[in-house]
Amino acid sequence: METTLVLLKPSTISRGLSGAVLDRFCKKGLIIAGVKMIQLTPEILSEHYAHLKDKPFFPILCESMMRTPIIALALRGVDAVEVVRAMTGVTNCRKAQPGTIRGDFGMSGQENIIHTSDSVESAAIEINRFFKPDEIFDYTPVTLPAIYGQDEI
Ligand code: FUP
Repeated sequence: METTLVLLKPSTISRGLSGAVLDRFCKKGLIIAGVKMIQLTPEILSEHYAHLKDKPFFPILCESMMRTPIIALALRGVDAVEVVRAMTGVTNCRKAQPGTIRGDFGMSGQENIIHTSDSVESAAIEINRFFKPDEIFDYTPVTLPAIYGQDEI
């Protein structure tokens, strides 16, 4: 199984959408391996959004990401990175497919509800960035045989 990182952004928390977004992941069959509320800082954002540091929107992106604490989730499942990414939708909520989280909950490119890891490699780095090892739990929910066939796990 893979574990991937999701951040519920400040706008999601402010709009009272945290429960609705988490509900989608739980109903899909993803296992919560970690959950944590964090106040982001310029330092962690410079690391997390290093690929965007030279973009003109970087300062307002950081300001938006620090407006309230965020909720970090580590979600586990077979092919969890790909599954969660598909559930997220494309970056701009106005272009995201209906049925995706961004497509259903947002109208903005910046205030786009959640961050989700884009590869298995970045998921490992990002989980390590936001969680300590003892904050990630390895357990088997009793529902597992109802979520996967025997030969899938
Ligand atoms: P994504 O992987 O879909 O979260 O997108 P990126 O890593 O490319 O972008 C990270 C964040 O930068 C987005 F979630 C929102 C913000 N952004 C903008 O505000 N404007 C842009 O044109 C592109 C990204």
